[in-house]
Amino acid sequence: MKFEVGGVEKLLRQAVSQHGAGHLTLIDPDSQSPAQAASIAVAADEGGTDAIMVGGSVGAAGIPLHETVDRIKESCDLPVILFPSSVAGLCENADAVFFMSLLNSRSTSYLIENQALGAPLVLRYGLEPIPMAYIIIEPGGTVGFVGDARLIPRTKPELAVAYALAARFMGMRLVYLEAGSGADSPVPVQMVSAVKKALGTALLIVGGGIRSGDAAAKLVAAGADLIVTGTAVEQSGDVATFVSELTRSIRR
Ligand code: 1GP
Repeated sequence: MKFEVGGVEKLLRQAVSQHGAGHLTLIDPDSQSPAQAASIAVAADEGGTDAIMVGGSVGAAGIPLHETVDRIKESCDLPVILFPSSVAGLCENADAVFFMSLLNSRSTSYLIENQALGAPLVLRYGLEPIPMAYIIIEPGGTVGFVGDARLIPRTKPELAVAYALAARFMGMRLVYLEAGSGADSPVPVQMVSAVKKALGTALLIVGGGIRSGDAAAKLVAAGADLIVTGTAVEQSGDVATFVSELTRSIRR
């Protein structure tokens, strides 16, 4: 089943309005086989996740990406949202794409060039583009390096607010604060709270280094609308139980 264009953002907004917050499971096609990725998606669905994101900074392209998306779509009814690091991260079998600009990158590649090269493909593939600002906070991890980001210092929430406000004024409907996959600790709650106050109707996504329901609940209490977990899901022995505990701790 492919979601109609516009349906995925609507579903995310419904999850937030009905339950106070939503959860996204990130699957990196470079981390496991397509069959294992599908098992993770099925278990995450059982645990109550709202959507599957597929992407990664290195190796999330070509056959591994296409087969991963195919197998996930065959196995569960959750929307699949691409989380591309470049035009190579697009794939026609997904439902939607976080059509994002890495606002604190020094490189025009990540600000607009990949987006321009990818836009005709998004249209041709019938993907739902969800306009999103991507802002990388220290430590930033692999994506900070690959994306040539001028990392926002953890102690400077006002800088994150300035970027988020710019995103809002440019009409982006989602803002993603990213600490980097596998970060020692997530984006600071003070920063989440300051950014949320600046956002208006834009949804705030927070990811990177979130490993427990407790950590996720603190970020939601500070203002996060959507929580992303990748590494912790991949490493949990029992994905359905882990996701279920996490989703229960962030929902009201
Ligand atoms: C990375 O924010 C995501 O883009 C997820 O990070 O792998 O640390 O959950 P983790």
